[in-house]
Formats: sequence, C-alpha cells, structure tokens
Amino acid sequence: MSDGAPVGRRVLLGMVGLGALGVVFGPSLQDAEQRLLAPVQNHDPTGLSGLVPDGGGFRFYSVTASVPNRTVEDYRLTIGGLVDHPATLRIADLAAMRQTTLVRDFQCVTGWRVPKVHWSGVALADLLDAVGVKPSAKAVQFSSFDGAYTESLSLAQARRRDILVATGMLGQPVTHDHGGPVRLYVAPMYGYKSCKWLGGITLAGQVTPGFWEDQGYDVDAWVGRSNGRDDATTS
Ligand SMILES: Nc1nc2c(c(=O)[nH]1)N[C@H]1C(S)=C(S)[C@@H](COP(=O)(O)O)O[C@H]1N2
Ligand SMILES: [Mo]
Repeated sequence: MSDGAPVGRRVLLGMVGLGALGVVFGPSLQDAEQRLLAPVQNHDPTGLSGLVPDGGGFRFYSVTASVPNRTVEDYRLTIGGLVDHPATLRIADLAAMRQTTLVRDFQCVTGWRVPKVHWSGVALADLLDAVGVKPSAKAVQFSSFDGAYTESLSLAQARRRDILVATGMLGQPVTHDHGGPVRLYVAPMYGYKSCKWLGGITLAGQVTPGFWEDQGYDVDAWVGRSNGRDDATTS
C-alpha cells in the first residue's frame, strides 16, 4: 500500500520552494496585494515594508535602506526659507509650544487604513505663525533626515488645523519606525504626504513635487478625491 510518501515529499518540496522564495523576495510576497493596488509600482522601493510590530496595522515604509537614529537629545528641526525668524528647534522647544491632538484615520494610497489613530504635537499652522511667514511664501516644503524623502503643501493647505508636526502617535512618542522623533501628519491626505523623520521645513514661492509625486502621485492628495479615486459624490 502507499505510505503517502510522494504526497509528503510534494508538500515538503512545496515548503522548500516557498522558503526559497521567501529568502529571495522577503516581505515583497506579503505586499503583493498592495502592490497590485498601487497606482504606481514600487511604493516601497526597498522591499523592507511589513507590518510594524504593535503598530496597530501600520505598515513600515522607507524609501531608503536605513535611516539614522535621532534621539530626543540630538534631534533638530530647521525652519527656514521665506520666514521672518529662521529657527532650529529641539524636542523641548516643540513641547513648550501649544499642543494639538487629533484622532483620525491614517490612509495609505495603496489601500490600507488604520482607524482612529491618536496623534499629538504642534499644529503646523502654529509653527508657521511662530516663525513668521513672508508675504512672498506660497508653499511649505518638507525634507526628511533619511536624506531622500521630500514633500510639500501649498501655504493654504499648510494653515489647516488638521496638519501636525507630530511628536506623539498611538499614545506614545513617535517611534523610529514610524518616523520619530518627529514626523508630519497630514490628516486629510493620503499617507505619503506625512513625511517621516522630519528634518527640515522650508517656506518657498511654489510647491515642489515630492518623492512619490515625481513618480506620478498627485501633489494634492486628498483622501478619496485624488490618484484616480474620484467618485460621483465629489465630481
Ligand atoms: N521619510 C519617509 N516618509 C514617508 C514614507 C517614506 O518612505 N519615507 N512613506 C510614506 C507613505 S507612502 C506612508 S503610507 C507612510 C507610512 O507610515 P508608517 O511607516 O508609519 O506606516 O509614511 C509616509 N512617509
Ligand atoms: Mo503610502
């Protein structure tokens, strides 16, 4: 009688095959579905994305293979360009300013969403008021200390109260994986506007397309109304 060995071997070979694929492609396999949903390919060019441990459903994204660690002590946020008072701020400076909290969903354009996330920090609008925006400024540019990622908003967008220079997220200081110690959180727009590892804010005369926008994403990234997601209720 058959001892089932052929079946067993097939199963075993199947597992070996999957294991080998896993070594080659790593987290890419887990992300296959979201890659299909992505309006452009390579939303995660490093292939490093995966679920953030205890991240409440967040995926870890970085366009660079590694990002320097910045502690609360050595972190600096530089604000310059078309402002009256260029500034270099520490975490303590941000903590001394009026704090704003938001409870809002986080929505990645590839399809995943984390509902009702607690965010805290300084409203970007308050920060702009503190440094004084020159009349010639029309846009706000953001750079990441990962050395690669950039984003921007029009000045009108940046003055909304639901955009934070966030130091808190998910009820704790923003972790390194989530872009800490300071990240941007743009509540009304898709996740790619929320620049992680925020290092610089520059007031400028015009909007400059950011990292993903150079690859085809909409600069105005309103959730539900951009990147081909327009529906009958908004048209
Ligand atoms: N510096 C930097 N910021 C970034 C990204 C990135 O790759 N690098 N990815 C963006 C995208 S597409 C999303 S959906 C969110 C993901 O945030 P998370 O890694 O905390 O889940 O960060 C955004 N900000
Ligand atoms: Mo995203």
